[in-house]
Amino acid sequence: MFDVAKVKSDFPILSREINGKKLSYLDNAATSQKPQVVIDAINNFYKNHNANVHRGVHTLSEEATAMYEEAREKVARFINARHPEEIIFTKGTTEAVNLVAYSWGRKNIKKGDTIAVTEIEHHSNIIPWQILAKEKNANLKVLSIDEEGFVTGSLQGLKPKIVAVSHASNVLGTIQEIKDISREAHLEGALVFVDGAQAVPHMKVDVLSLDCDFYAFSGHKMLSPMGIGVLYVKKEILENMEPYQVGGGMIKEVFFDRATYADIPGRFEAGTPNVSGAVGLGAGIDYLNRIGMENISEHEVGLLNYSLAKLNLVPGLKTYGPTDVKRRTGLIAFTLEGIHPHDLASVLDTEGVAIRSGHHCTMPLHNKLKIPATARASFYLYNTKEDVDALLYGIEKAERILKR
Ligand code: C6P
Repeated sequence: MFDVAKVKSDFPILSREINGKKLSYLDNAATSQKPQVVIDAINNFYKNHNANVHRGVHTLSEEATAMYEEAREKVARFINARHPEEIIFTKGTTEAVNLVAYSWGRKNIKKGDTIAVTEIEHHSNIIPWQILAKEKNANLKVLSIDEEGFVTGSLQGLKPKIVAVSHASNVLGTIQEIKDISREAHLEGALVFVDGAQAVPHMKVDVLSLDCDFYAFSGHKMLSPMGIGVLYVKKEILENMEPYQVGGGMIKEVFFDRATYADIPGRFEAGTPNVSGAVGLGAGIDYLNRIGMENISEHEVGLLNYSLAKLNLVPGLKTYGPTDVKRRTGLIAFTLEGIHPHDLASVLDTEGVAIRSGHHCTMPLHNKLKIPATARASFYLYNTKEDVDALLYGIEKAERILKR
């Protein structure tokens, strides 16, 4: 295990006071905080190495290119991809889904085909597929989930072209059995797209062993800058995909009547990329590796056990998600009878506790749960039992003020 107090001291923002109270940052599923080493890496890039990549032959451009490509290699190793060329830098998970739906989807989805999503998906892993299905006159099949969020809908006989599923839910924390889904999907002749936005920051992810075809995640949820994300695609699939956006940096030859495109991954990175973001992501990955992903998961399971035990004692409070803490990530969505989640979040803010409230970009899931909104506390490696105690104190305060 690691020293949480030491970890916390690596994050300058965590020593801030909010409304005169110590900050308890429990909104990590929305975005994580950044350690000094990540802030320093971005600073160092702009201070000492800033230049455009893959363009110049001058020293700075070569340094920037080397740093950008080194970040790609770090990402590949981190998720156990076979080749760095299988890693495309995007703005984030949302852009990665759009890229696949646009580029792979427009070429491979035909009239009458089936695209499968699940009831638990984030809007980012629904709408690009919905639009694609509409454009192509294809069917969008929604696979059902059980009350803990596990996918129960079978793919047998469905013969979808692609199955889009989240690895971990941003509301219930449910970790899907992606290996099983991949096996079932491949038997049906489908490819598998995994939205890993809420998984990669919290657990060891191995794309080879999951055997998924596409895997997407966002840097900002894993200690790294906003505006940088990753799309992993199996090389043999990526090589046959058309570009998503076109322009500079992604071509081989251009004439006025035609153009030929660069090899992967450059073909999918049109224009000047987010080099400092990639460098920052590399530094974030180094930090996570130093702590150890298994240690992070274990720490979050400890916080989950501690908080679920306490939250479940609060009268009128209902928590959601799997009962087995080993099958969920470190977040808890809950409702409190008689208090709207937004009101609860506002009272918590007066105590320095940051949580998220609302539908968390999962309206279909909330409709299924028959609730308009939830409050959500989400943990990360720097959170402590004291943060959970502050949350509980804030909940009591909200009940005192709002239920009078
Ligand atoms: N969920 C949350 O508070 P972007 O915004 O592209 O980095 O990530 C989108 C996204 C996709 N899939 C899942 C499972 C997600 O949780 C998110 C982002 C944030 O839950 C913001 S809505």
